[in-house]
Order: sequence, then structure tokens, then C-alpha cells
Amino acid sequence: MRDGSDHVLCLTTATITIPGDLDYDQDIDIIDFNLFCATYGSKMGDSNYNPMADYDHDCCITLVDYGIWMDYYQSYNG
Ligand SMILES: [Ca+2]
Ligand SMILES: [Ca+2]
Repeated sequence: MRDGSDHVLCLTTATITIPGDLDYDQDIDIIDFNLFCATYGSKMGDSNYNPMADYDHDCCITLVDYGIWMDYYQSYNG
């Protein structure tokens, strides 16, 4: 029986994505660096291509992406 007082409690987890945090554990550390290195040099379609590490969206993981990742790393770890 519905009496109009039913409430649906919606809990949403607001996951804040930190740019450069490739393993989504809310930090930028050596693990993220290793993940970046694993995808470095790949291009879209390659098995090791990680679009999350393609910061300039050119479909390749290059030195440009590395520079951007390093900026994220250095800003995060101050
Ligand atoms: Ca991380
Ligand atoms: Ca790129």
C-alpha cells in the first residue's frame, strides 16, 4: 500500500577525479607514474593505450602527455 510518504534515499558517491590520478585512488604517486609509463608511446587501438593519460587528446601518449602528467604530479605533491 502506498500512502504517498515513500521516500527513496539516493546516496551518490561524489568521486572527485584528480587529473593525473590514473588508478583513481585519490592521489598522484609512483603507481600512477608506472601506469603512465605502461601506456607511454601507445596510440588509440593499441592494447596498452589509456585514454585517461592522453591529456592533449591527440590519440597518442607522447612526451607532451608526459609533460602534462608531470605538471599534475608536481602541483599535487607540491
Ligand atoms: Ca593514484
Ligand atoms: Ca596525447
